[in-house]
Amino acid sequence: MANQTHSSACILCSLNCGIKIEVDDHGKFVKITGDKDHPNSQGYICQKATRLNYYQDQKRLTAPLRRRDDGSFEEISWEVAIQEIADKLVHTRDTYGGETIAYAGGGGQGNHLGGLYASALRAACRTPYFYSALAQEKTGNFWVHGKLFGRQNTNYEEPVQDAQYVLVIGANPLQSHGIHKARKVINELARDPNRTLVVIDPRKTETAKKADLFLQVKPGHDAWLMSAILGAIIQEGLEDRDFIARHTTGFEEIKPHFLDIPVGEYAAIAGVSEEQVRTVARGMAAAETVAVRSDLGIEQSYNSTLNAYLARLLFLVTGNFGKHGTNHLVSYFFPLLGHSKDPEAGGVVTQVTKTRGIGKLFPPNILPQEIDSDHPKRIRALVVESANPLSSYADIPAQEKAYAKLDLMVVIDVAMTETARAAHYVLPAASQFEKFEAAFFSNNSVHLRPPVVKALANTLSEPEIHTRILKAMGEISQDSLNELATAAVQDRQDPSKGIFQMAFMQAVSQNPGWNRYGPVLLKETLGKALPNGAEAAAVLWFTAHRYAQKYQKELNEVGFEKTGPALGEEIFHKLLTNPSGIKLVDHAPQNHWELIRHPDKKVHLSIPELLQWLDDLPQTAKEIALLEAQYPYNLIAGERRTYNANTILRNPEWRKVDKEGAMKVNPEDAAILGIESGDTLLCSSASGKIHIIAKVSDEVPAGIVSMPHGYGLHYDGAADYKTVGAAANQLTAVDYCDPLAKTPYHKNVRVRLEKVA
Ligand SMILES: Nc1nc2c(c(=O)[nH]1)N[C@H]1C(S)=C(S)[C@@H](COP(=O)(O)OP(=O)(O)OC[C@H]3O[C@@H](n4cnc5c(=O)[nH]c(N)nc54)[C@H](O)[C@@H]3O)O[C@H]1N2
Ligand SMILES: Nc1nc2c(c(=O)[nH]1)N[C@H]1C(S)=C(S)[C@@H](COP(=O)(O)OP(=O)(O)OC[C@H]3O[C@@H](n4cnc5c(=O)[nH]c(N)nc54)[C@H](O)[C@@H]3O)O[C@H]1N2
Ligand code: SF4
Ligand SMILES: [Mo]
Repeated sequence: MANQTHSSACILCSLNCGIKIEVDDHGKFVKITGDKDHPNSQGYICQKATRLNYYQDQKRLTAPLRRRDDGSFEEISWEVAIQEIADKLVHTRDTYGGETIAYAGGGGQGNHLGGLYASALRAACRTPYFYSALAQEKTGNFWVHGKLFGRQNTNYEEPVQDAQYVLVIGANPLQSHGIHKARKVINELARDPNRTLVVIDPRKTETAKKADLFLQVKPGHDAWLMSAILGAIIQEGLEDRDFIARHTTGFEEIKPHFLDIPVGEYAAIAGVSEEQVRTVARGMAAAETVAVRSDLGIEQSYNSTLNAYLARLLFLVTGNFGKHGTNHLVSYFFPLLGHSKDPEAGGVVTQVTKTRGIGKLFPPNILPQEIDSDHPKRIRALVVESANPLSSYADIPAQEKAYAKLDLMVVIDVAMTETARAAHYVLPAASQFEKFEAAFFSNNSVHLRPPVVKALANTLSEPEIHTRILKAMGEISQDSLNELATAAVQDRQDPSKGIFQMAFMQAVSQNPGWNRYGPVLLKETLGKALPNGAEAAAVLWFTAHRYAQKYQKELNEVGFEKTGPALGEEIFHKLLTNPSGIKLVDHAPQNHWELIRHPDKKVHLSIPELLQWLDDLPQTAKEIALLEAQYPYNLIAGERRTYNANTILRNPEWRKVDKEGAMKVNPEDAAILGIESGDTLLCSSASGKIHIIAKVSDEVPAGIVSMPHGYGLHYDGAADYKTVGAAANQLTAVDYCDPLAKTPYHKNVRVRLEKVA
């Protein structure tokens, strides 16, 4: 038979570029190229996607596993695994309370469909505790958005491609992407004499090399730098008064704090010249449009939440918000998060450390303390799905010690990960190319991907796993679903009649508690009536209707024809029949202001907690200086490179270069340490040690070293057992994190280095 080509998406970063996969008779991936029909990537991919065959062909989990007392694993049947897990969850919930159960993960870069079904599992466990990788990077941003825009789940686009003046702060799009077609967009920007690219980074990155202006900030000192720029803007009267008057409140409250900033002194603390600071302030004020793109460089470093605020004030006070070519708010087909009230307003906090949720998510950094405690409400049971905490969460030793105390730990993964090895039960998932999947990171499109190859024998999709656990917990009986299932079959013969919608609403109102289990109910009824085994897509039927209700006007503007419930069906039908994804509403800029959730539709500039934090920066500078004196090197622990992709690809052979994940060391430091490229270094922090290969490079300044994350993974490949490179999180510490959002300081890990003979 000839090879077949299927549409799908890359699962290695949040952009989820559309791909075409050529598959041979044996289900092997022969060739991967960009999919021109994908609404956002339009054929673009990077080098990583072409190696996805190493994901699909990896050594897989092939049976549910149960850990024996001696630590080894035995294979068990799905029936036994599901029933034992369900019984233990029920026991934990009914004996100690649902709040002693936690869930971590819920979708990596490309698989979010299962995460929707996991919400039903959390509901069945009666737990609000959802630990997420997003709460180790973005939650400071979300909290700030709650204050500025009214809800933590309002988010914006950074249209680098359309802006005249672009500020990239702590991001390296040429390597990590973060924006569509990043390489094309950055190269075009760099070549255009009428546009300006400013990069703020301690490292002379691929992107920094293209910049018109490169501000080589001292690691962790962006708060001083950004407040100096804001100080210069406000002291020189460069703010956009008209914009501020029309669209914001609170400017008079924030102004005095910036009038007081000693611009030259703060620039010096940040390691840049006052002239550079003033050039950026004036450049932003003079530009027609400014876009600010920021990422981990300021999220995973000192003053993370304050940084989020300052980065937003930069575009807000210069009036660069809500216009074409400036940052602007967007809507999502499926919003990944919600809004958490602050603790003072009655928001949910964790049991042991009393940590707040942000966007309904809890931070991985506190997880060990929530488990490893004698508090009566400590976490006793943990379900991990699509995440690998024992490599990717801060402080592997602390996580390991804590997990050993759990009564129940379940891991759902495709491979035997570091975390799976610590679990009581390991459940084998079908891969992201073997089941219906979707990712909800994109704001103006949605992509439901059908399976490309048959599921590996004895694996299940997450929607099916969660459904089975729920049934085994006794939360839903098959019998109770029959009527709704019949309605679904009738409904699909002519969806315009709304038969299922009516039956579904009635069923939920008649069965108290069912509203918690929406995704599972839909899958088990409507899902069974969908063509081509698209069962798990049923949950998107609900989402499509909700989206249609909210954005009917905008959808009609971009070519959707129907109105009312028929519009929801139109979206759902398009989703099911377009394997390359569909375009939805681009929310810019005409209806941008409607997305502000404060009733006055204005941006509320003043956040008193963060203004206090800003005023305290001189004291913080002293504390950081003391820490630096103890550990001479700043390690950037988690650089995005050509061949790393979190911990998604375990087979080390996927890497064409940088096989060991070398640590970059400045030539001056190399001379002091007596090393050359290829030598081994012992790198130690206050919490751990690693051995790592050095690479001498002037990309990093003296005193700063940089390593990737996602290395040091165990791989039981076809050949012999290997671990290549070192895991960055052997060096990080749980309490080394932002005081408010608890996001880790991975960019500012303090270490010592020695040559290993
Ligand atoms: N020191 C340091 N640590 C970091 C970072 C850093 O820069 N420095 N970066 C952080 C960031 S930004 C992130 S986003 C996190 C990511 O960290 P995690 O949230 O742990 O995510 P991944 O590393 O992507 O792990 C994905 C897991 O999902 C599994 N998987 C793949 N496909 C499927 C599937 O279809 N179903 C299931 N059930 N499982 C599947 C993979 O085998 C893998 O074990 O890492 C963080 N950790
Ligand atoms: N190749 C590859 N691409 C990826 C991923 C991957 O694993 N590999 N992961 C994806 C994920 S999950 C994420 S979250 C994104 C992250 O994407 P990015 O945040 O763009 O990636 P990083 O390389 O972690 O960090 C960005 C930059 O911050 C700089 N930096 C370090 N310390 C500081 C500081 O104190 N101040 C400033 N201003 N900058 C600093 C670093 O030198 C680096 O250039 O990448 C995504 N893309
Ligand atoms: S940019 Fe991201 S999603 Fe696109 S091909 Fe590269 S890794 Fe995959
Ligand atoms: Mo991330």
